[in-house]
Amino acid sequence: MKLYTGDLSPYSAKVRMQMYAMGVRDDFSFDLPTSFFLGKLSEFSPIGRIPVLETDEGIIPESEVIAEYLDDIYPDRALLGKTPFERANVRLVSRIADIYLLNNIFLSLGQLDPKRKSEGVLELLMGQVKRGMAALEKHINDDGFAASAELSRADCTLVPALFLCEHTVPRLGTDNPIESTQKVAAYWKRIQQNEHAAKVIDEMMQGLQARLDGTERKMVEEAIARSKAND
Ligand SMILES: N[C@@H](CCC(=O)N[C@@H](CS)C(=O)NCC(=O)O)C(=O)O
Repeated sequence: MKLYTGDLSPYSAKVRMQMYAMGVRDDFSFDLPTSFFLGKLSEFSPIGRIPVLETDEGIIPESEVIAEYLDDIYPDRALLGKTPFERANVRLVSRIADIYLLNNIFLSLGQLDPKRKSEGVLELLMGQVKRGMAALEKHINDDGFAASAELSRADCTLVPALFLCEHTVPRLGTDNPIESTQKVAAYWKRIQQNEHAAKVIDEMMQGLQARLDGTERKMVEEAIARSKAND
């Protein structure tokens, strides 16, 4: 099976971390097609976003759906927690990270462009991020992993979300919201010691570096030139 994924993409990082933690990485190849940079991924996957998992039966977009599929095909390694209440907590923390943190931070990235910047939009989105962070502070575990006794899908969503919070929110002129928390801040420090979290953080850092130093742009331009030459 093939995962369409990008280093810096937090939704892709979430799925990669799950694969690493389940010990199934070698069952998948990773790829990022040029069509993604050309805005043509929707010809392959109608939603047009990564990650996408390509299976023998067809494609699966949406990180949360891929995450559930992985748990379904490797039931003995599933990362959803053991009891019904633990599983509810894992789903809840993953949802807070996805809907209230990642989604709003992602929408706010357009505000990095001074030509598109609107104070009203930025205030709305950052307000939602702070509200999501305050809710996370109440729901996250006091120690250990985010929502269960062992590493779960909650950690796989939260690690990329907190990375994005730390590295992009301050660039939008708002303080890193992790700094106004206690339990989340302690978790963030703790989870970076975990080998699977450390691996995706390292990959995301490389992706961020490549975006900031122009390496990513150069790579994309070369890939586009190659694809035009092959047409
Ligand atoms: N809800 C989707 C979000 C995926 C998403 O927004 N991916 C970004 C990269 S992290 C993307 O492909 N953006 C391209 C675009 O918006 O055209 C998921 O959970 O997979």
